[in-house]
Amino acid sequence: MRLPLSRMTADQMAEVLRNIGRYLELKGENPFKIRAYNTGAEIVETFSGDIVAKAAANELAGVKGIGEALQQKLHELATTGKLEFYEKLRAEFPADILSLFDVTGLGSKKIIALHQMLGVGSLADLKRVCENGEAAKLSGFGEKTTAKLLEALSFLESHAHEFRQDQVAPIADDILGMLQGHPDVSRASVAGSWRRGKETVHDLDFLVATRNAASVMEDFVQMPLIKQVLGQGETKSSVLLESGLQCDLRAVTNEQFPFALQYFTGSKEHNVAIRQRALSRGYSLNEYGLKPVDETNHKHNALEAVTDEADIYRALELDYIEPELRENTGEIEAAERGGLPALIQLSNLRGVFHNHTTWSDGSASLEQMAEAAQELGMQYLGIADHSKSSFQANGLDEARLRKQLAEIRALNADFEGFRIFAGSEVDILKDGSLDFDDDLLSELDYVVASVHNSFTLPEAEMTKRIIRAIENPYVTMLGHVTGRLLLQRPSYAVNVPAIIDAAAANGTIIELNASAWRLDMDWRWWKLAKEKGVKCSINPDAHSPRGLQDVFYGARIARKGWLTKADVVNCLPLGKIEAVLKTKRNKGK
Ligand code: DGT
Ligand code: CA
Ligand code: CA
Ligand code: ZN
Repeated sequence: MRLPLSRMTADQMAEVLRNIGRYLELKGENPFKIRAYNTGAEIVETFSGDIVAKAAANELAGVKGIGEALQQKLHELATTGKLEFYEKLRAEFPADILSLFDVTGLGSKKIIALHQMLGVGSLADLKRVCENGEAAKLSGFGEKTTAKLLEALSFLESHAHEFRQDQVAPIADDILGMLQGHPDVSRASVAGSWRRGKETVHDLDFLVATRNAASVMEDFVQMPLIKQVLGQGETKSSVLLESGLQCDLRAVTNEQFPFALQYFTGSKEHNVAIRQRALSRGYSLNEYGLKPVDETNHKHNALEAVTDEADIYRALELDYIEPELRENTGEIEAAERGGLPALIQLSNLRGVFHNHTTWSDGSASLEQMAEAAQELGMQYLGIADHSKSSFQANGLDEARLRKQLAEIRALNADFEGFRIFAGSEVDILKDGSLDFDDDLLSELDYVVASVHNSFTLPEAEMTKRIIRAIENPYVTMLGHVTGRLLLQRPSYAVNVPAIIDAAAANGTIIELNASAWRLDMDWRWWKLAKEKGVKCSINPDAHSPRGLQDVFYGARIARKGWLTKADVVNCLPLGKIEAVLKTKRNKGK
Protein backbone atom coordinates (compact mmCIF):
# COMPACT_ATOMS: atom_id res chain seq x y z
CA MET A 1 0.00 0.00 0.00
CA ARG A 2 1.22 3.45 -0.86
CA LEU A 3 1.43 5.47 2.31
CA PRO A 4 0.25 9.04 1.91
CA LEU A 5 1.57 11.99 3.87
CA SER A 6 4.53 9.89 4.93
CA ARG A 7 7.24 12.44 4.37
CA MET A 8 7.59 16.11 4.78
CA THR A 9 6.06 18.03 1.89
CA ALA A 10 7.43 21.23 0.42
CA ASP A 11 4.52 23.10 1.98
CA GLN A 12 5.34 21.76 5.40
CA MET A 13 9.01 22.70 5.03
CA ALA A 14 7.95 26.17 3.96
CA GLU A 15 5.69 26.45 6.96
CA VAL A 16 8.52 25.59 9.31
CA LEU A 17 10.68 28.32 7.74
CA ARG A 18 7.84 30.82 7.96
CA ASN A 19 7.22 29.93 11.60
CA ILE A 20 10.91 30.39 12.34
CA GLY A 21 10.63 33.85 10.78
CA ARG A 22 7.78 34.63 13.14
CA TYR A 23 9.58 33.39 16.23
CA LEU A 24 12.57 35.51 15.24
CA GLU A 25 10.23 38.50 14.86
CA LEU A 26 8.94 37.87 18.37
CA LYS A 27 12.53 37.79 19.59
CA GLY A 28 13.20 41.12 17.91
CA GLU A 29 15.90 39.61 15.69
CA ASN A 30 17.53 41.42 12.83
CA PRO A 31 15.08 42.00 9.94
CA PHE A 32 17.50 40.64 7.33
CA LYS A 33 17.68 37.32 9.10
CA ILE A 34 13.88 37.21 9.31
CA ARG A 35 13.62 38.07 5.64
CA ALA A 36 15.99 35.23 4.75
CA TYR A 37 13.56 32.72 6.30
CA ASN A 38 10.52 34.24 4.65
CA THR A 39 12.23 34.31 1.27
CA GLY A 40 13.38 30.74 1.85
CA ALA A 41 9.79 29.70 2.57
CA GLU A 42 8.62 31.34 -0.63
CA ILE A 43 11.33 29.61 -2.66
CA VAL A 44 10.62 26.19 -1.15
CA GLU A 45 6.92 26.63 -1.78
CA THR A 46 7.24 27.75 -5.37
CA PHE A 47 10.18 25.60 -6.44
CA SER A 48 9.47 23.74 -9.66
CA GLY A 49 10.79 20.26 -9.05
CA ASP A 50 11.13 18.09 -5.97
CA ILE A 51 12.76 20.39 -3.43
CA VAL A 52 12.28 17.86 -0.61
CA ALA A 53 14.26 15.21 -2.46
CA LYS A 54 16.92 17.80 -3.30
CA ALA A 55 17.15 18.84 0.33
CA ALA A 56 17.35 15.23 1.48
CA ALA A 57 20.15 14.58 -1.00
CA ASN A 58 21.98 17.71 0.14
CA GLU A 59 21.74 19.22 -3.34
CA LEU A 60 20.48 22.69 -2.53
CA ALA A 61 23.75 24.47 -3.18
CA GLY A 62 23.17 26.84 -6.05
CA VAL A 63 19.43 27.31 -5.47
CA LYS A 64 19.14 31.07 -5.51
CA GLY A 65 18.01 32.61 -2.23
CA ILE A 66 18.82 29.58 -0.07
CA GLY A 67 22.01 30.27 1.82
CA GLU A 68 24.21 27.74 3.56
CA ALA A 69 22.46 27.97 6.92
CA LEU A 70 19.10 27.31 5.31
CA GLN A 71 20.47 24.47 3.20
CA GLN A 72 21.57 22.64 6.33
CA LYS A 73 18.26 23.20 8.05
CA LEU A 74 16.27 21.98 5.07
CA HIS A 75 18.48 18.93 4.86
CA GLU A 76 17.82 18.13 8.50
CA LEU A 77 14.08 18.62 7.99
CA ALA A 78 13.90 16.52 4.86
CA THR A 79 15.88 13.63 6.33
CA THR A 80 14.63 13.55 9.91
CA GLY A 81 11.26 15.32 9.70
CA LYS A 82 12.42 17.57 12.55
CA LEU A 83 14.66 20.58 13.09
CA GLU A 84 16.42 21.12 16.35
CA PHE A 85 16.82 24.87 15.85
CA TYR A 86 13.06 25.15 15.35
CA GLU A 87 12.21 22.97 18.34
CA LYS A 88 14.41 25.19 20.54
CA LEU A 89 12.64 28.33 19.34
CA ARG A 90 9.27 26.74 19.95
CA ALA A 91 10.24 25.83 23.48
CA GLU A 92 10.96 29.49 24.28
CA PHE A 93 7.34 30.53 23.74
CA PRO A 94 3.86 29.36 24.70
CA ALA A 95 2.76 26.56 22.35
CA ASP A 96 0.01 28.52 20.60
CA ILE A 97 1.57 31.94 20.36
CA LEU A 98 1.83 31.93 16.54
CA SER A 99 -1.96 31.65 16.28
CA LEU A 100 -2.02 35.31 17.36
CA PHE A 101 -0.65 36.21 13.92
CA ASP A 102 -3.97 35.03 12.47
CA VAL A 103 -5.83 37.83 14.24
CA THR A 104 -6.51 40.72 11.88
CA GLY A 105 -4.98 43.83 13.41
CA LEU A 106 -2.19 42.06 15.32
CA GLY A 107 1.41 42.28 14.13
CA SER A 108 4.57 41.19 15.86
CA LYS A 109 4.95 44.46 17.82
CA LYS A 110 1.55 44.15 19.43
CA ILE A 111 2.00 40.43 20.03
CA ILE A 112 5.31 41.07 21.80
CA ALA A 113 3.67 43.68 24.02
CA LEU A 114 0.77 41.39 24.84
CA HIS A 115 3.11 38.53 25.62
CA GLN A 116 5.67 40.44 27.66
CA MET A 117 3.29 42.71 29.58
CA LEU A 118 0.30 40.41 30.04
CA GLY A 119 1.61 36.89 29.39
CA VAL A 120 -0.70 36.41 26.40
CA GLY A 121 0.22 33.21 24.54
CA SER A 122 -2.98 32.02 22.90
CA LEU A 123 -6.23 33.20 21.36
CA ALA A 124 -8.01 32.40 24.63
CA ASP A 125 -5.54 34.58 26.57
CA LEU A 126 -6.06 37.39 24.10
CA LYS A 127 -9.81 37.20 24.49
CA ARG A 128 -9.47 37.35 28.27
CA VAL A 129 -7.27 40.45 28.37
CA CYS A 130 -9.45 42.21 25.80
CA GLU A 131 -12.59 41.48 27.79
CA ASN A 132 -11.23 42.35 31.23
CA GLY A 133 -9.81 45.66 30.08
CA GLU A 134 -6.13 44.81 30.66
CA ALA A 135 -5.25 45.05 26.97
CA ALA A 136 -6.83 48.48 26.59
CA LYS A 137 -4.38 49.84 29.16
CA LEU A 138 -1.31 48.86 27.14
CA SER A 139 0.27 51.65 25.17
CA GLY A 140 -0.76 51.50 21.52
CA PHE A 141 -3.99 49.60 22.25
CA GLY A 142 -7.00 51.48 23.72
CA GLU A 143 -10.71 50.69 23.73
CA LYS A 144 -11.19 50.90 19.99
CA THR A 145 -8.35 48.52 19.21
CA THR A 146 -9.47 45.93 21.74
CA ALA A 147 -13.05 46.10 20.45
CA LYS A 148 -11.72 45.38 16.96
CA LEU A 149 -9.57 42.54 18.26
CA LEU A 150 -12.59 40.98 19.95
CA GLU A 151 -14.49 41.21 16.69
CA ALA A 152 -11.64 39.54 14.80
CA LEU A 153 -11.43 36.84 17.49
CA SER A 154 -15.12 36.04 17.30
CA PHE A 155 -14.83 35.70 13.51
CA LEU A 156 -11.91 33.30 13.92
CA GLU A 157 -13.83 31.35 16.54
CA SER A 158 -16.90 30.98 14.35
CA HIS A 159 -14.73 29.36 11.67
CA ALA A 160 -12.41 27.43 13.98
CA HIS A 161 -13.19 23.99 12.54
CA GLU A 162 -13.18 24.89 8.87
CA PHE A 163 -10.43 24.51 6.31
CA ARG A 164 -9.68 26.35 3.08
CA GLN A 165 -9.31 24.51 -0.21
CA ASP A 166 -5.53 24.96 -0.28
CA GLN A 167 -5.29 23.29 3.14
CA VAL A 168 -7.39 20.34 2.03
CA ALA A 169 -6.58 19.69 -1.64
CA PRO A 170 -3.24 17.86 -1.21
CA ILE A 171 -4.61 15.74 1.63
CA ALA A 172 -7.75 14.81 -0.30
CA ASP A 173 -5.56 13.79 -3.24
CA ASP A 174 -3.18 11.77 -1.12
CA ILE A 175 -5.80 9.84 0.79
CA LEU A 176 -7.90 9.23 -2.31
CA GLY A 177 -4.79 7.93 -4.08
CA MET A 178 -4.08 5.62 -1.18
CA LEU A 179 -7.65 4.28 -1.23
CA GLN A 180 -7.74 3.85 -5.00
CA GLY A 181 -4.49 1.94 -4.86
CA HIS A 182 -5.67 -0.34 -2.07
CA PRO A 183 -5.87 -3.95 -3.29
CA ASP A 184 -9.27 -4.51 -1.66
CA VAL A 185 -10.91 -1.39 -3.10
CA SER A 186 -12.82 -1.50 -6.40
CA ARG A 187 -14.09 2.09 -6.40
CA ALA A 188 -13.20 5.11 -4.28
CA SER A 189 -14.30 8.71 -4.22
CA VAL A 190 -14.30 11.83 -2.13
CA ALA A 191 -17.82 12.86 -1.16
CA GLY A 192 -19.23 15.66 1.02
CA SER A 193 -18.57 19.35 0.73
CA TRP A 194 -15.13 18.86 -0.84
CA ARG A 195 -16.67 17.04 -3.80
CA ARG A 196 -19.27 19.79 -4.05
CA GLY A 197 -16.47 22.33 -4.41
CA LYS A 198 -17.31 24.36 -1.30
CA GLU A 199 -14.95 27.26 -0.51
CA THR A 200 -14.28 25.80 2.96
CA VAL A 201 -14.99 22.40 4.46
CA HIS A 202 -15.46 21.00 7.96
CA ASP A 203 -14.14 17.55 7.23
CA LEU A 204 -13.29 15.20 4.37
CA ASP A 205 -15.61 12.34 3.52
CA PHE A 206 -14.27 9.30 1.67
CA LEU A 207 -16.21 6.41 0.27
CA VAL A 208 -14.98 3.03 -0.97
CA ALA A 209 -16.57 -0.01 -2.56
CA THR A 210 -14.96 -3.11 -1.13
CA ARG A 211 -15.61 -6.71 -0.14
CA ASN A 212 -13.09 -6.49 2.65
CA ALA A 213 -14.03 -3.38 4.59
CA ALA A 214 -12.10 -4.47 7.68
CA SER A 215 -8.75 -4.43 5.89
CA VAL A 216 -9.40 -1.01 4.35
CA MET A 217 -10.47 0.41 7.72
CA GLU A 218 -7.38 -1.04 9.35
CA ASP A 219 -5.07 0.63 6.83
CA PHE A 220 -7.02 3.88 6.95
CA VAL A 221 -6.58 4.35 10.69
CA GLN A 222 -2.87 3.59 10.36
CA MET A 223 -2.10 6.33 7.88
CA PRO A 224 0.78 8.58 8.87
CA LEU A 225 0.16 12.04 10.31
CA ILE A 226 -2.88 10.92 12.26
CA LYS A 227 -3.23 12.56 15.64
CA GLN A 228 -6.12 10.52 16.90
CA VAL A 229 -8.42 7.72 15.76
CA LEU A 230 -11.88 8.98 16.58
CA GLY A 231 -13.61 5.75 15.71
CA GLN A 232 -12.97 2.49 13.88
CA GLY A 233 -15.96 0.42 12.90
CA GLU A 234 -16.87 -2.19 10.31
CA THR A 235 -18.21 0.24 7.76
CA LYS A 236 -17.21 3.64 9.11
CA SER A 237 -14.06 5.11 10.59
CA SER A 238 -13.01 8.63 11.50
CA VAL A 239 -9.56 10.01 12.12
CA LEU A 240 -8.21 13.37 13.15
CA LEU A 241 -5.07 14.44 11.28
CA GLU A 242 -2.32 16.42 12.97
CA SER A 243 -3.52 19.49 11.11
CA GLY A 244 -6.83 19.20 12.95
CA LEU A 245 -8.70 18.05 9.85
CA GLN A 246 -11.13 15.19 10.40
CA CYS A 247 -11.44 12.50 7.73
CA ASP A 248 -14.34 10.06 7.58
CA LEU A 249 -14.29 6.85 5.59
CA ARG A 250 -17.31 4.75 4.75
CA ALA A 251 -17.21 1.33 3.11
CA VAL A 252 -20.06 -0.13 1.06
CA THR A 253 -20.53 -2.87 -1.52
CA ASN A 254 -20.03 -2.19 -5.19
CA GLU A 255 -23.82 -2.32 -5.73
CA GLN A 256 -24.43 0.24 -2.98
CA PHE A 257 -21.64 2.54 -4.12
CA PRO A 258 -23.61 4.90 -6.43
CA PHE A 259 -26.34 5.36 -3.84
CA ALA A 260 -23.88 5.98 -1.03
CA LEU A 261 -21.88 8.37 -3.20
CA GLN A 262 -25.02 10.32 -4.07
CA TYR A 263 -26.10 10.40 -0.43
CA PHE A 264 -22.77 11.34 1.14
CA THR A 265 -22.02 13.96 -1.47
CA GLY A 266 -25.00 15.94 -0.26
CA SER A 267 -25.86 18.61 0.24
CA LYS A 268 -28.37 17.67 2.84
CA GLU A 269 -30.82 20.12 1.25
CA HIS A 270 -30.31 18.58 -2.18
CA ASN A 271 -30.76 15.08 -0.73
CA VAL A 272 -33.99 16.00 1.00
CA ALA A 273 -35.44 17.34 -2.25
CA ILE A 274 -34.23 14.32 -4.25
CA ARG A 275 -35.63 11.86 -1.75
CA GLN A 276 -38.95 13.73 -1.88
CA ARG A 277 -38.94 13.45 -5.66
CA ALA A 278 -38.25 9.72 -5.41
CA LEU A 279 -41.13 9.27 -2.98
CA SER A 280 -43.52 11.15 -5.22
CA ARG A 281 -42.63 8.66 -7.96
CA GLY A 282 -43.16 5.65 -5.75
CA TYR A 283 -39.54 5.00 -4.80
CA SER A 284 -37.72 5.07 -1.52
CA LEU A 285 -34.16 6.35 -1.82
CA ASN A 286 -31.42 6.08 0.80
CA GLU A 287 -27.67 5.54 0.96
CA TYR A 288 -28.08 1.83 0.12
CA GLY A 289 -30.48 1.82 -2.78
CA LEU A 290 -33.52 2.99 -4.65
CA LYS A 291 -36.49 0.67 -4.25
CA PRO A 292 -40.14 0.77 -5.21
CA VAL A 293 -42.21 1.52 -2.13
CA ASP A 294 -44.70 -1.01 -3.45
CA GLU A 295 -42.56 -4.14 -4.06
CA THR A 296 -45.22 -5.73 -6.29
CA ASN A 297 -44.98 -2.94 -8.83
CA HIS A 298 -42.99 -4.43 -11.69
CA LYS A 299 -42.60 -1.34 -13.82
CA HIS A 300 -39.66 -0.44 -11.55
CA ASN A 301 -37.42 -3.28 -12.67
CA ALA A 302 -35.23 -0.88 -14.59
CA LEU A 303 -33.70 0.08 -11.24
CA GLU A 304 -31.51 -2.98 -11.21
CA ALA A 305 -29.42 -1.30 -13.84
CA VAL A 306 -28.11 1.44 -11.55
CA THR A 307 -24.31 1.37 -11.67
CA ASP A 308 -23.46 5.03 -11.25
CA GLU A 309 -24.97 8.28 -9.97
CA ALA A 310 -26.25 9.30 -13.40
CA ASP A 311 -28.48 6.20 -13.38
CA ILE A 312 -30.08 7.36 -10.14
CA TYR A 313 -30.86 10.80 -11.54
CA ARG A 314 -32.12 9.19 -14.76
CA ALA A 315 -34.45 6.94 -12.79
CA LEU A 316 -35.90 10.12 -11.28
CA GLU A 317 -36.29 11.65 -14.77
CA LEU A 318 -33.51 14.13 -14.25
CA ASP A 319 -30.39 14.99 -16.18
CA TYR A 320 -27.18 14.21 -14.31
CA ILE A 321 -26.50 16.95 -11.78
CA GLU A 322 -22.82 17.79 -11.24
CA PRO A 323 -21.78 17.66 -7.55
CA GLU A 324 -20.95 21.38 -7.47
CA LEU A 325 -24.58 22.23 -8.24
CA ARG A 326 -26.13 20.07 -5.53
CA GLU A 327 -27.19 22.81 -3.14
CA ASN A 328 -30.93 22.81 -3.89
CA THR A 329 -30.78 26.23 -5.46
CA GLY A 330 -32.68 25.39 -8.62
CA GLU A 331 -30.55 22.56 -10.01
CA ILE A 332 -33.31 19.96 -9.70
CA GLU A 333 -35.80 22.12 -11.61
CA ALA A 334 -33.18 22.83 -14.27
CA ALA A 335 -32.28 19.13 -14.54
CA GLU A 336 -35.96 18.33 -15.03
CA ARG A 337 -36.35 20.67 -17.99
CA GLY A 338 -32.96 19.87 -19.53
CA GLY A 339 -31.67 23.32 -18.60
CA LEU A 340 -28.48 22.62 -16.66
CA PRO A 341 -25.41 24.57 -17.81
CA ALA A 342 -22.43 22.78 -19.33
CA LEU A 343 -20.06 23.79 -16.56
CA ILE A 344 -16.71 25.32 -17.31
CA GLN A 345 -13.64 23.12 -16.89
CA LEU A 346 -10.19 24.08 -15.72
CA SER A 347 -8.82 23.00 -19.09
CA ASN A 348 -10.98 25.63 -20.84
CA LEU A 349 -8.82 28.48 -19.53
CA ARG A 350 -6.56 30.05 -22.15
CA GLY A 351 -4.96 32.84 -20.16
CA VAL A 352 -4.79 34.51 -16.76
CA PHE A 353 -5.28 38.12 -15.70
CA HIS A 354 -4.38 39.87 -12.44
CA ASN A 355 -0.89 38.68 -11.57
CA HIS A 356 1.92 40.27 -9.61
CA THR A 357 5.68 40.39 -10.10
CA THR A 358 8.72 41.68 -8.22
CA TRP A 359 7.74 45.12 -9.55
CA SER A 360 5.29 45.20 -6.62
CA ASP A 361 4.83 42.39 -4.07
CA GLY A 362 5.32 39.28 -6.22
CA SER A 363 8.26 36.92 -5.82
CA ALA A 364 9.08 36.38 -9.49
CA SER A 365 10.11 38.56 -12.41
CA LEU A 366 8.02 39.29 -15.50
CA GLU A 367 10.07 36.76 -17.46
CA GLN A 368 9.66 34.05 -14.84
CA MET A 369 5.92 34.61 -14.62
CA ALA A 370 5.61 34.53 -18.41
CA GLU A 371 7.58 31.30 -18.57
CA ALA A 372 5.41 29.71 -15.87
CA ALA A 373 2.22 30.76 -17.66
CA GLN A 374 3.49 29.21 -20.88
CA GLU A 375 4.40 26.01 -19.05
CA LEU A 376 0.79 25.81 -17.91
CA GLY A 377 -0.28 26.03 -21.53
CA MET A 378 -1.62 29.57 -21.24
CA GLN A 379 -1.63 31.80 -24.30
CA TYR A 380 -1.51 35.03 -22.35
CA LEU A 381 -0.57 36.43 -18.99
CA GLY A 382 -2.13 39.62 -17.64
CA ILE A 383 0.15 41.51 -15.31
CA ALA A 384 -1.50 43.80 -12.78
CA ASP A 385 0.94 44.97 -10.17
CA HIS A 386 -0.22 47.21 -7.35
CA SER A 387 -0.55 50.97 -7.69
CA LYS A 388 1.18 53.63 -5.62
CA SER A 389 -1.36 53.91 -2.76
CA SER A 390 -0.65 50.28 -1.89
CA PHE A 391 2.76 51.33 -0.61
CA GLN A 392 2.83 48.35 1.79
CA ALA A 393 2.81 46.16 -1.34
CA ASN A 394 5.48 48.23 -3.06
CA GLY A 395 2.91 49.69 -5.46
CA LEU A 396 4.14 51.33 -8.67
CA ASP A 397 3.93 55.07 -9.28
CA GLU A 398 3.29 56.53 -12.75
CA ALA A 399 6.94 56.50 -13.77
CA ARG A 400 7.56 52.90 -12.73
CA LEU A 401 4.33 51.73 -14.34
CA ARG A 402 5.36 53.36 -17.65
CA LYS A 403 8.74 51.70 -17.35
CA GLN A 404 7.13 48.31 -16.72
CA LEU A 405 4.82 48.89 -19.67
CA ALA A 406 7.82 49.48 -21.93
CA GLU A 407 9.50 46.35 -20.61
CA ILE A 408 6.39 44.28 -21.31
CA ARG A 409 6.17 45.66 -24.85
CA ALA A 410 9.79 44.70 -25.39
CA LEU A 411 9.28 41.18 -24.03
CA ASN A 412 6.23 40.72 -26.24
CA ALA A 413 8.31 41.35 -29.33
CA ASP A 414 10.06 38.04 -28.73
CA PHE A 415 7.05 35.80 -28.04
CA GLU A 416 5.26 33.75 -30.60
CA GLY A 417 1.69 32.67 -29.85
CA PHE A 418 1.98 34.16 -26.39
CA ARG A 419 1.46 37.65 -25.04
CA ILE A 420 1.76 39.58 -21.82
CA PHE A 421 -1.07 42.05 -21.30
CA ALA A 422 0.11 45.13 -19.47
CA GLY A 423 -2.27 46.15 -16.73
CA SER A 424 -2.48 47.53 -13.24
CA GLU A 425 -4.33 46.57 -10.10
CA VAL A 426 -5.27 50.13 -9.44
CA ASP A 427 -6.45 51.10 -5.96
CA ILE A 428 -9.98 52.38 -5.63
CA LEU A 429 -9.47 55.33 -3.31
CA LYS A 430 -11.82 56.19 -0.49
CA ASP A 431 -14.03 58.41 -2.67
CA GLY A 432 -14.15 55.96 -5.58
CA SER A 433 -11.59 57.81 -7.67
CA LEU A 434 -8.61 55.81 -8.91
CA ASP A 435 -4.94 55.87 -8.07
CA PHE A 436 -3.99 56.81 -11.68
CA ASP A 437 -5.56 59.25 -14.10
CA ASP A 438 -7.43 58.11 -17.18
CA ASP A 439 -4.60 59.07 -19.52
CA LEU A 440 -2.25 56.55 -17.99
CA LEU A 441 -4.95 53.91 -17.64
CA SER A 442 -5.78 54.30 -21.33
CA GLU A 443 -2.20 53.35 -22.24
CA LEU A 444 -2.60 49.96 -20.54
CA ASP A 445 -4.11 46.87 -22.13
CA TYR A 446 -6.49 46.37 -19.23
CA VAL A 447 -7.16 47.53 -15.68
CA VAL A 448 -8.25 45.70 -12.52
CA ALA A 449 -9.69 48.04 -9.87
CA SER A 450 -9.64 46.89 -6.24
CA VAL A 451 -10.28 48.15 -2.72
CA HIS A 452 -7.25 47.77 -0.45
CA ASN A 453 -7.96 50.25 2.33
CA SER A 454 -10.73 52.07 4.22
CA PHE A 455 -12.56 48.77 4.74
CA THR A 456 -14.88 50.13 7.40
CA LEU A 457 -16.98 52.53 5.33
CA PRO A 458 -20.74 52.17 5.79
CA GLU A 459 -22.37 49.94 3.17
CA ALA A 460 -23.96 52.72 1.14
CA GLU A 461 -20.69 54.66 0.93
CA MET A 462 -18.63 51.57 0.08
CA THR A 463 -21.11 50.57 -2.62
CA LYS A 464 -21.07 54.07 -4.13
CA ARG A 465 -17.28 54.09 -4.00
CA ILE A 466 -16.99 50.82 -5.91
CA ILE A 467 -19.69 51.73 -8.43
CA ARG A 468 -17.81 54.91 -9.26
CA ALA A 469 -14.81 52.76 -10.17
CA ILE A 470 -17.00 50.39 -12.18
CA GLU A 471 -18.20 53.37 -14.19
CA ASN A 472 -14.71 54.41 -15.20
CA PRO A 473 -14.36 53.58 -18.92
CA TYR A 474 -10.83 52.21 -18.44
CA VAL A 475 -11.66 49.82 -15.61
CA THR A 476 -11.87 46.48 -17.40
CA MET A 477 -12.62 44.41 -14.33
CA LEU A 478 -13.40 44.71 -10.66
CA GLY A 479 -10.99 42.86 -8.31
CA HIS A 480 -11.97 40.82 -5.20
CA VAL A 481 -15.42 42.37 -4.80
CA THR A 482 -15.93 41.93 -1.05
CA GLY A 483 -12.35 41.87 0.26
CA ARG A 484 -12.97 38.82 2.42
CA LEU A 485 -10.17 36.52 3.56
CA LEU A 486 -11.70 33.12 4.17
CA LEU A 487 -11.67 32.01 7.82
CA GLN A 488 -9.82 35.18 8.73
CA ARG A 489 -11.56 38.39 7.75
CA PRO A 490 -15.19 38.96 6.80
CA SER A 491 -16.11 40.95 3.72
CA TYR A 492 -16.52 44.68 4.06
CA ALA A 493 -20.06 46.00 3.96
CA VAL A 494 -21.12 46.24 0.33
CA ASN A 495 -24.35 45.77 -1.63
CA VAL A 496 -23.35 43.01 -4.05
CA PRO A 497 -26.54 43.02 -6.17
CA ALA A 498 -26.06 46.77 -6.74
CA ILE A 499 -22.46 46.10 -7.78
CA ILE A 500 -23.64 43.42 -10.19
CA ASP A 501 -26.21 45.81 -11.69
CA ALA A 502 -23.59 48.51 -12.16
CA ALA A 503 -21.16 46.05 -13.73
CA ALA A 504 -23.88 44.93 -16.14
CA ALA A 505 -24.81 48.49 -17.04
CA ASN A 506 -21.19 49.48 -17.73
CA GLY A 507 -19.84 46.32 -19.33
CA THR A 508 -17.37 45.84 -16.49
CA ILE A 509 -16.13 42.29 -15.94
CA ILE A 510 -16.22 40.95 -12.38
CA GLU A 511 -13.24 38.96 -11.17
CA LEU A 512 -13.52 35.56 -9.56
CA ASN A 513 -10.40 35.87 -7.47
CA ALA A 514 -9.08 32.32 -7.45
CA SER A 515 -6.78 32.59 -4.45
CA ALA A 516 -7.94 29.95 -1.96
CA TRP A 517 -7.95 32.73 0.64
CA ARG A 518 -10.49 34.78 -1.29
CA LEU A 519 -12.66 32.95 -3.85
CA ASP A 520 -14.34 36.31 -4.23
CA MET A 521 -16.96 37.03 -5.72
CA ASP A 522 -18.64 34.27 -3.81
CA TRP A 523 -20.25 31.44 -5.85
CA ARG A 524 -23.66 32.30 -4.47
CA TRP A 525 -23.75 35.48 -6.55
CA TRP A 526 -22.57 34.23 -9.93
CA LYS A 527 -25.90 32.88 -11.14
CA LEU A 528 -27.40 36.33 -10.66
CA ALA A 529 -24.44 38.03 -12.32
CA LYS A 530 -24.70 35.70 -15.30
CA GLU A 531 -28.44 36.36 -15.65
CA LYS A 532 -27.68 40.08 -15.76
CA GLY A 533 -25.11 39.51 -18.49
CA VAL A 534 -21.99 40.17 -16.41
CA LYS A 535 -18.87 38.34 -17.58
CA CYS A 536 -16.46 36.61 -15.23
CA SER A 537 -12.67 36.48 -15.29
CA ILE A 538 -11.06 33.71 -13.22
CA ASN A 539 -8.02 35.50 -11.83
CA PRO A 540 -5.31 33.73 -9.86
CA ASP A 541 -3.99 36.96 -8.28
CA ALA A 542 -0.68 35.10 -8.41
CA HIS A 543 2.27 36.45 -6.48
CA SER A 544 4.56 33.64 -7.66
CA PRO A 545 4.73 31.14 -10.52
CA ARG A 546 3.01 28.52 -8.44
CA GLY A 547 0.27 30.99 -7.57
CA LEU A 548 -0.89 30.78 -11.20
CA GLN A 549 -2.18 27.31 -10.41
CA ASP A 550 -4.75 28.77 -8.05
CA VAL A 551 -7.02 28.86 -11.10
CA PHE A 552 -7.72 25.27 -9.99
CA TYR A 553 -9.69 26.64 -7.01
CA GLY A 554 -11.25 29.37 -9.12
CA ALA A 555 -12.56 26.92 -11.69
CA ARG A 556 -14.18 24.85 -8.94
CA ILE A 557 -15.97 27.91 -7.63
CA ALA A 558 -16.98 29.04 -11.14
CA ARG A 559 -18.58 25.63 -11.63
CA LYS A 560 -20.33 26.03 -8.32
CA GLY A 561 -21.61 29.37 -9.60
CA TRP A 562 -23.19 27.69 -12.67
CA LEU A 563 -20.73 29.32 -15.06
CA THR A 564 -19.97 27.97 -18.51
CA LYS A 565 -17.05 28.53 -20.83
CA ALA A 566 -19.02 31.31 -22.50
CA ASP A 567 -19.40 33.23 -19.22
CA VAL A 568 -15.67 33.35 -18.47
CA VAL A 569 -13.64 35.73 -20.63
CA ASN A 570 -10.30 34.07 -20.07
CA CYS A 571 -11.55 30.98 -21.86
CA LEU A 572 -11.12 33.01 -25.03
CA PRO A 573 -7.95 32.38 -27.01
CA LEU A 574 -5.42 34.97 -27.98
CA GLY A 575 -6.81 36.71 -31.04
CA LYS A 576 -10.30 36.93 -29.50
CA ILE A 577 -9.58 38.20 -26.01
CA GLU A 578 -8.09 41.50 -27.23
CA ALA A 579 -11.45 42.69 -28.53
CA VAL A 580 -13.11 41.93 -25.18
CA LEU A 581 -10.53 44.04 -23.37
CA LYS A 582 -11.26 46.93 -25.72
CA THR A 583 -15.07 46.78 -25.83
CA LYS A 584 -15.77 48.97 -22.85
CA ARG A 585 -13.10 51.60 -23.45
CA ASN A 586 -14.11 51.96 -27.09
CA LYS A 587 -17.77 52.41 -26.26
CA GLY A 588 -17.54 56.09 -25.42
CA LYS A 589 -15.51 56.95 -28.54
P1 DGT B 1 -19.06 19.91 5.83
O1 DGT B 1 -19.77 20.61 6.94
O2 DGT B 1 -18.14 20.81 5.11
O3 DGT B 1 -18.41 18.64 6.25
O4 DGT B 1 -20.24 19.56 4.79
P2 DGT B 1 -20.72 18.15 4.27
O5 DGT B 1 -21.80 18.40 3.30
O6 DGT B 1 -19.57 17.35 3.79
O7 DGT B 1 -21.40 17.48 5.54
P3 DGT B 1 -21.11 16.13 6.33
O8 DGT B 1 -19.67 15.76 6.31
O9 DGT B 1 -21.72 16.32 7.68
O10 DGT B 1 -21.98 15.02 5.60
C1 DGT B 1 -21.67 14.58 4.30
C2 DGT B 1 -22.93 14.40 3.52
O11 DGT B 1 -23.71 13.34 4.06
C3 DGT B 1 -23.86 15.58 3.50
O12 DGT B 1 -23.50 16.52 2.53
C4 DGT B 1 -25.17 14.94 3.17
C5 DGT B 1 -25.08 13.61 3.87
N1 DGT B 1 -25.76 13.71 5.17
C6 DGT B 1 -25.18 13.78 6.38
N2 DGT B 1 -26.12 13.86 7.33
C7 DGT B 1 -27.31 13.85 6.70
C8 DGT B 1 -28.68 13.90 7.13
O13 DGT B 1 -28.99 13.99 8.32
N3 DGT B 1 -29.64 13.89 6.16
C9 DGT B 1 -29.33 13.80 4.83
N4 DGT B 1 -30.32 13.80 3.94
N5 DGT B 1 -28.08 13.76 4.41
C10 DGT B 1 -27.08 13.76 5.33
CA1 CA C 1 -17.79 16.76 5.11
CA1 CA D 1 -18.35 14.06 7.55
ZN1 ZN E 1 -5.68 43.03 -4.60
